[in-house]
Amino acid sequence: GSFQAGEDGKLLKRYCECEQQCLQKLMSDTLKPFVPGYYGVVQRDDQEYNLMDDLLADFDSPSIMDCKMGSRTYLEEELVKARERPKLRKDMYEKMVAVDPDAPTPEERARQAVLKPRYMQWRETLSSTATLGFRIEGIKKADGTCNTNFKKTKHREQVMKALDDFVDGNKQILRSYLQRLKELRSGLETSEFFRSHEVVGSSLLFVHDASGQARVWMIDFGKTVPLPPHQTLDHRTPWAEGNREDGYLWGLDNLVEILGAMLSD
Ligand code: 4IP
Ligand code: MN
Repeated sequence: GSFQAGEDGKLLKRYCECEQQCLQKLMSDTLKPFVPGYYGVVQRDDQEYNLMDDLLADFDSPSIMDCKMGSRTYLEEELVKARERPKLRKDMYEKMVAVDPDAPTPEERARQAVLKPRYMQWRETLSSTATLGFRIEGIKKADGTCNTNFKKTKHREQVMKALDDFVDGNKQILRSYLQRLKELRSGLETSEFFRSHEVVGSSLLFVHDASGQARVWMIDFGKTVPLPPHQTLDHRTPWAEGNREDGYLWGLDNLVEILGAMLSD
C-alpha cells in the first residue's frame, strides 16, 4: 500500500512532491491545526516517504470517515492533457461498467475504454460531489465494519442516513463535528494557503471514539496546486474551465448545513 507505520504516533505516506510542498507550506499557515503535523521526507528500503502525524494515534478504537471535498475531482491540467493526448483508460471503463453497465456511450463501449475526465465527471454526478460539493468515500466503524460502497450516495437524505449511521445516532458527537467544521471554515476563510491554491481531491478525515472525542482534519494534498502569482480563489464560485474554482467551501457550507439540520430534528 502507500502507507507504512512509523514510530511514536507518526506514519509514512508514499512520497508525492505536490503533497510535500503543501504540507511544508501548511506548517506555517493558519491551517496548521487542521492538518497532520509534517516532519519532512524520509527513506525506507529504497522508497521515499513523507513523515506525518498518525491522526488516529490518540484515539481508542476510532470510527473514521473520509469525505472528499469539492465539486471537481480532477485538475484543469488533466482536462487539457486528455484533450491534447487522449489516453484510453480500460481500467476506468471496467470500474464504470461494474457500477452501471449502461453508463458507457456506444463509442466508449466499442473502445472498451474511457478518458479520465469523463470517468471522474461520471463519478461526480453519480455521487453528491456535483450537487453538494462533497462525497463520502469510506467509513470504518469502531466495531470493525467497513463501508466503501458510497459511489451512489448522492441525495441529501442518503448522505444524512450515512452520517447518522457513522455516529450511531449520537447527537453529542454530531455537535462536536459541527463545531469543528465551523472552526475549520473560519480557518479556511482567512488562510493565505487556501486563497492561493486549487484544492482538488483533498479529503476531510472525521475521527471519533467512545470517549466522545471527535475531530476533523484536512488530508490528501496530492492534487492541491499553487495558483499563478496574484491569482486567488473564493472556493464557492461555480467552476467554469479556466477559473480553477474547486467548490471546496461551497461543499463545506452544504456539509455544515446538513449536520445542522440533522441536529435540529
Ligand atoms: C480514482 O477513482 C480516484 O478518483 C483517485 O483519486 C484518482 O487518483 C484515480 O485516478 C481514480 O481512478 P475511484 O475512486 O473511482 O477508484 P484519489 O487518489 O483521491 O482517491 P488521482 O491520481 O487522480 O489522485 P488515476 O488516474 O490515479 O487512476
Ligand atoms: Mn483521499
